[in-house]
Amino acid sequence: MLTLLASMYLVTQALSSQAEPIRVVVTGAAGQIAYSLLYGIARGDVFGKDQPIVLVLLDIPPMLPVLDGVVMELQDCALPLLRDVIPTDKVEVGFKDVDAAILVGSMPRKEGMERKDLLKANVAIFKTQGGALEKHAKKTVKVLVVGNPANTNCLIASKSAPSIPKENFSCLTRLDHNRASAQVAMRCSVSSDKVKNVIIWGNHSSTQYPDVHHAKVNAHGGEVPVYDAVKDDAWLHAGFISTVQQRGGAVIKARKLSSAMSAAKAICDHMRDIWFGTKEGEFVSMGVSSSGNAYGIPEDLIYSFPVQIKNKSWKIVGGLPINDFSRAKMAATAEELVEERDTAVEFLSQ
Ligand code: NAX
Repeated sequence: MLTLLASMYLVTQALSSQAEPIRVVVTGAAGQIAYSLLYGIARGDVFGKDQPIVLVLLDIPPMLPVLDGVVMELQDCALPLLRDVIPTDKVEVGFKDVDAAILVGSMPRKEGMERKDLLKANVAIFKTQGGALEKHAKKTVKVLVVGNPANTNCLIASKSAPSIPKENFSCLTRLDHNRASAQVAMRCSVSSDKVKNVIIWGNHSSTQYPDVHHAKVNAHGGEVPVYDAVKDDAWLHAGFISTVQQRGGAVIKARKLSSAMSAAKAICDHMRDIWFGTKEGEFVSMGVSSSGNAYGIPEDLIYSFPVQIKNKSWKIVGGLPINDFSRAKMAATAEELVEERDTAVEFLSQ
């Protein structure tokens, strides 16, 4: 009897000490990345195994019937952390009181569409969503932009939400980062966790610069610079870089669909690092606001840098020596972003 009472007490204690649910919105929730992503979030891969979640699924009106199917599947997963799932096509519902916003949905490039028209359509989407974040989200919300052009969309969302600190906005270059780590790991015949501190500089586009000058491989019981472990500078300066830059296109060519499983995994990695911090002595790549004070990159861009995260705040890793080869590539991708920003900002003011 006493044992029964004691265990009932423990259960009551456990229930009462359980955290309040956090509210997480995913946009483009009827799409293919979201289909791989939502399960990971709902089972606790991102915000922790003890953190209950209310998932808000935002998409456009024609996709509401599809969202209903996604809701049913999430329910059928019978996940204990998932307290509620709310499908919607309204930004004021989607962004209400959210703690985290993962903006996956964007306007895809259609056949014959000019780059400028694509940018214009996306500025309209991210201006609206930024405005809704400003109005309805918690001021502490962490916003991760995935939908392309991710860096510039992130900048537009941030500019449209001036009362939310711009440090709360970031864009996804973690997939490129993971691709770079995996390429080096395969080359050295080690598992990918044995490779650390690769860097993706700049834009999430084919001008991005995957850089391994500061990366290390843990092999034979010690850490060695990637250049010493790979022993093939020609590959590191050419084939490696273009493989990472072109990987998205290669996946589309093979699968007839763009990366989804790996994109979802990268989103989980990115948001989990924001929530819980990066490992001691390690850094990750993330598109974040450039203040103009790091590595000569102009201000007012969302540029991918190496960052370390503690207490939900990121810091750009400073002081890494940059050689001429790297500097030229970092500048080229910054130039593309400046051009993209200037066009987008013109549309923003229209
Ligand atoms: P899908 O076309 O499968 O899904 C996109 C979804 O977004 C659709 O359901 C669509 O209805 C919805 N959507 C469109 N406009 C919306 C709006 N205004 N509000 C809410 N939802 C809206 O694309 P998917 O493969 O899931 O890719 C989504 C985005 O991720 C694309 O822009 C893609 O280019 C981008 N990617 C970015 C990556 C990165 O590393 N930053 C890598 C993966 C991916 O390519």
